[in-house]
Amino acid sequence: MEILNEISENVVKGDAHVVAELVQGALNGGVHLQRIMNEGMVKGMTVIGERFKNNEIYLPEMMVAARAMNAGLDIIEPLMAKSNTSYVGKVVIGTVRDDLHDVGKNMVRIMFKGAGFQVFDLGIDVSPDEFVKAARDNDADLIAMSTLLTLTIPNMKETIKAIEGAGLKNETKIMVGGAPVTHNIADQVGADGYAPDCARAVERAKELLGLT
Ligand code: B12
Repeated sequence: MEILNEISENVVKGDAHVVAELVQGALNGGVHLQRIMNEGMVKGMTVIGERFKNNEIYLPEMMVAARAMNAGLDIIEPLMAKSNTSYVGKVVIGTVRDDLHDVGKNMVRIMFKGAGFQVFDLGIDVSPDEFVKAARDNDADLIAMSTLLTLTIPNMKETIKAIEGAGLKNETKIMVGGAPVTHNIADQVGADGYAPDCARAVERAKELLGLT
């Protein structure tokens, strides 16, 4: 679909303003938001990833592409928030310590909101103590951790240890995800669940919380 290609191309160009306009246009035209995210924005980000890997672009281009993508997600997010206030569960989400990637985490947040969860987003570079404090303060049912760097996978393990140490493991389920994370890694770090993308993140969370 032409508008989805245009969204993808403008994520690659890093034009946040145009991406926001196109996403709004696609929504007005009745395109489903899952398609806007996957066939528009994520497609553009995949091109950026490939170009970075091949040394065709550098950090600034990646950064502006992510900013453009987040501008598109900002348009989608309010549409996903449920109008009623009876939440199906509470989720604390964040990107682990030393990792600054937030696009995938933001998509997971949006999908959780859309499924009726109350979401507490701690942002990026979140320390184990911050996860523990937020989970305790908000009585979280689920802690969702994202990482995009192989180097920061051990920080997931460290966070899970801190959650266990704080005595929260029995009442809170833990999910991990992000491009380098697999089922095996999820098991190794001691998570309860893993999902490869934001749609399946919600499905898996519901299974873990006995909501299906
Ligand atoms: C954009 C980007 C950046 C931007 C991030 C800006 C931002 N606001 O996020 C900037 C420029 C800051 C950046 C910096 C770096 N980056 Co970078 N970056 C990327 C890039 C191109 C896209 C990431 C992205 O947004 N993907 C799109 C989203 C939608 O995908 P996703 O995050 O995987 O999320 C999906 C799933 O994984 C899942 N998911 C995500 N989180 C969670 C959580 C849970 C609980 C669940 C269940 C599911 C889930 O759902 C999402 C949607 O379905 C990737 C390349 C790539 N192909 O991924 C490299 C990449 C991740 N970066 C990489 C690197 C090396 C770096 C740097 C170290 C570069 C450097 N030399 O400085 C720094 C690290 C900075 C830091 N400390 O974090 C490498 C990582 C290699 C590795 N395996 O360790 C990659 C893979 C590029 C590459 N091919 O080399 N980067």
